[in-house]
Amino acid sequence: MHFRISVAALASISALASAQAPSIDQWTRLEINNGTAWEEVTQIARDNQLYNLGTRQNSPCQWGTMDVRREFRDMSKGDRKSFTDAATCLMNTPPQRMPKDQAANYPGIKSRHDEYVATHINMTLEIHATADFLAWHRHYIKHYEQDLKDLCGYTGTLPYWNWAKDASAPQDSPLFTGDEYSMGSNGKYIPNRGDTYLYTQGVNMPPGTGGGCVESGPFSDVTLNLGPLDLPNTKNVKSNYEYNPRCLERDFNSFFSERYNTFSNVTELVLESIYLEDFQDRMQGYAAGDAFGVHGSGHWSIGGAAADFHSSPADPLFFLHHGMIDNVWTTWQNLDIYRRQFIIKGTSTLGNNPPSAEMTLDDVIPFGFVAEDRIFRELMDTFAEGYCYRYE
Ligand SMILES: *[C@@H]1O[C@H](CO)[C@@H](O)[C@H](O)[C@H]1NC(C)=O
Ligand SMILES: *[C@@H]1O[C@H](CO)[C@@H](O)[C@H](O)[C@H]1NC(C)=O
Ligand SMILES: *[C@@H]1O[C@H](CO)[C@@H](O)[C@H](O)[C@H]1NC(C)=O
Ligand SMILES: [Cu+2]
Repeated sequence: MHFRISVAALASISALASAQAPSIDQWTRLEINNGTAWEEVTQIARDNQLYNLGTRQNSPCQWGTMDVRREFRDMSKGDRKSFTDAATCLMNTPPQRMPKDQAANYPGIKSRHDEYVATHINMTLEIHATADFLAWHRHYIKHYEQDLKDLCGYTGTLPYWNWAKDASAPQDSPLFTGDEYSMGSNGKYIPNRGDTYLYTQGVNMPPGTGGGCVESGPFSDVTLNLGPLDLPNTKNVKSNYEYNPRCLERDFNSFFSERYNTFSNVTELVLESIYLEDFQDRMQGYAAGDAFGVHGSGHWSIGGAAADFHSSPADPLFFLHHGMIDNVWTTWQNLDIYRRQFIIKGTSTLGNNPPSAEMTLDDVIPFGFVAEDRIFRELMDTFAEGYCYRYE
């Protein structure tokens, strides 16, 4: 396997401009299933990133000093606690961008964190199954990371959660032990629940391993203020910004993760999707044979607040899941960066319903109460336009 990495690295140095993404045939079924292939694929993408950055003249973004986002379990205890402290701090920080005279229109916005949730609620039908799904969420989590620094004194980077490592039993993940260095526990177990039919996906979902409030560790005593809007078996709010104070619920469920978030699922997604259309459809689900994709299934395998289509960012774990999604996109882009850096496809409405125009890289993309509008093109390159980060 080391042999293959160095061959790939050499190839990327000598002939990157004509580079093709690696073929899945380079790995055995066992290597694809046990994560070895994923490790090597992300390493090839990183080698290409390093080379690509080296071709840029006078880039303010440098390899040695850029932000490096790490998997939560790979961080030190101290760094993990600093992150969850900062995420909690954002829930106790007043709104920053909502005009004070509009507060009455947004009764559920009590904190800076709620502004993220409200904006996602507001834009749900314009940022999923659209051309800018990946780019919008990239900027959204980037701004969250920036806010942790600016408003809560965080000095680290946004962690991500590689759910493939936990696909057989997310409830047993080291991320969710419930100790003070974790991302908080599962929800309290609620027994005797039946299956739930999910109409959109046409799937019968068995109950998960939690269902109630996060019991211990970070986020066990936070209050969520907005949503849920579309969760099954729950009393949903009737309007977007209704004030609905409640605990953070989770319900880890391997029914989803073992089917859609495994190493083979993410590795096949990245290596078998040559065209962007395939990549983004397959990632989000609803494509033939895969109703969830790694993205949708990540949400459902957490359950509770994170499974609510509109208000899912209410659970800070959303930002780690979307860190992984951005890692997957960044990896896919960098396996063939000269073809994939600036490629987009789709319209600005969910599944093009109602029909809308094809988006272009010159389109303005709004971020509501989260951040200033951006031009689509500015969200495509992780080393430019204010971005300077990579995943490890
Ligand atoms: C995965 O399988 C390969 C091939 O048998 C083996 O060399 C490697 O050590 C395994 N890796 C892990 C993480 O189990
Ligand atoms: C995801 O991976 C699992 C186990 O590796 C496999 O059984 C399943 O068919 C895969 N799902 C998809 C949609 O490819
Ligand atoms: C919701 O969208 C409208 C129209 O784009 C915008 O004016 C408003 O500020 C948004 N609200 C939030 C909370 O993002
Ligand atoms: Cu989203």
